[in-house]
Amino acid sequence: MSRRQFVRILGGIGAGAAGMFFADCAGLYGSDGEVRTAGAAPAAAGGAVPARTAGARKPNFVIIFFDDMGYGDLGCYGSKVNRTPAIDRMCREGTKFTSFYVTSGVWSPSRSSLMTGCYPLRVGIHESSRGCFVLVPGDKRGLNPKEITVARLLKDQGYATACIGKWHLGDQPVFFPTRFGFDYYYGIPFSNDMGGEADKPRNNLPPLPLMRNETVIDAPVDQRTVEKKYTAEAVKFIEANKDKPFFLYLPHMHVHLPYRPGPEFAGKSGNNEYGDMVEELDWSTGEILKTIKRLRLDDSTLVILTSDNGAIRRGSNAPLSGGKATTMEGGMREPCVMRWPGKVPAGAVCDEVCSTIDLLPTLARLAGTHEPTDRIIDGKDIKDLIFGVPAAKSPHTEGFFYYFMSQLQAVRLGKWKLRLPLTPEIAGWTGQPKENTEARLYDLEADIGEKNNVASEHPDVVAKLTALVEKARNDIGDYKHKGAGAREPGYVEHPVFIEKEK
Ligand SMILES: [Ca+2]
Repeated sequence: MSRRQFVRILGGIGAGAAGMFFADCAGLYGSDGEVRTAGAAPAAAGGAVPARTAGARKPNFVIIFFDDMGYGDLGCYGSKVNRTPAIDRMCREGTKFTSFYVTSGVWSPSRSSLMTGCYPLRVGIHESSRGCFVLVPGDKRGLNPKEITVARLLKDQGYATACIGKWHLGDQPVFFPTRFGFDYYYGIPFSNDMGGEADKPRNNLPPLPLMRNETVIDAPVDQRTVEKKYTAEAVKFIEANKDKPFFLYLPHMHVHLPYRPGPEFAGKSGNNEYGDMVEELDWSTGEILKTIKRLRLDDSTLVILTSDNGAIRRGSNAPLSGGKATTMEGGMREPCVMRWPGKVPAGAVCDEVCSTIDLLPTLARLAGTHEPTDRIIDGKDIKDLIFGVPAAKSPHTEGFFYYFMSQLQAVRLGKWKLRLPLTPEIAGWTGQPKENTEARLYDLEADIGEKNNVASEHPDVVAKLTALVEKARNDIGDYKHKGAGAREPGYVEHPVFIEKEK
């Protein structure tokens, strides 16, 4: 997000409200605050999932989650300008997914799905408490503490769990990762453009905080040092937990604005600061994989690498159209590589539709449990796709849905993508048409760039996908229509900024 865009978001908050946040900025780690949830409260985790199972060692899981990395930014996805030898090797040793989706073209909503296995609108993280499309520092809204995250499920199965990096599902204490099943947290809790830097203070925001568990340990953190710190923390966590199952969630700071490559990488890539950051991420990934190999954990560790949304500016989403903050393929279809030697086929490509919402049910089952049964989980078990079972098909037989904020804008089923007629269409800032008065049907197998509308040639397909949209509209919701199955986010009445204790 650019400064201008961020100022626009803060403008949405209102100067008075921002001032109020500052006025409230005392006693940061005192009370947990009040959490308010409306509607029927879901049951607690107990009873919704089975007790811990005994027996053979459970697999380790590592999720490497880039920020704003585009579909065309990695060598193994066709980049000719970024050097990514470690990730390319991971790709050769594992499976490359070419129709892997996040559920939103922007930060917080996308992350809510990875954690909960649900569409953002299902769990109320499709927008901030003031209608911004992403949570902002001091936001009243955060992930509802009653949601059961993949970390919580795995922790209940005996896993050591850590989140190292960008959380961005709420910055009030009740929303911290340590309250959602993570034993350990280390990182910047939101975007790296949401706080002042030493030489670039922000009038309306505190210095950018780096946290360990629930305490700010550095502010403003020198962003050029962050990826090196994240990588060291990740390696340390793997080493400390090599003898028991672990879940490492590593949501990186790169390649989000502002561009702050580490000193070892700055100016080295030949593709400006963006390429420098991609190379730093490749180095980091190589360090993680080397650690897993050195500790002889290759045959017990599934590593998943993907990105939270499409690229903007210097990044590439090629050959897709659109980018970050859109529901075009470039905003939501991401590079995704999975590696587990001996289990996940090496050098394979999977083009079946799957998503970050599928990781919770899939990892839960691989760990000997299953997703919660007392609430709707949108994700599906994709073990067969991951393990390369012959003729395995996408489990999303009722469609995969593309939302921007609260608005349902498109649906994909098999090779077909239907873009809905919407007046008005809530628009992102890159490549998104603001007027869309006709249904547009794309054959993504023949037309991955969404150039040729074939709706008039396939009225039966349009009708079929439109029916799926109606189901989602009634269940999850759409724009001003609240879905019957939508749950409430968490709220804190009197949020404060998180700052370093004096
Ligand atoms: Ca992002």
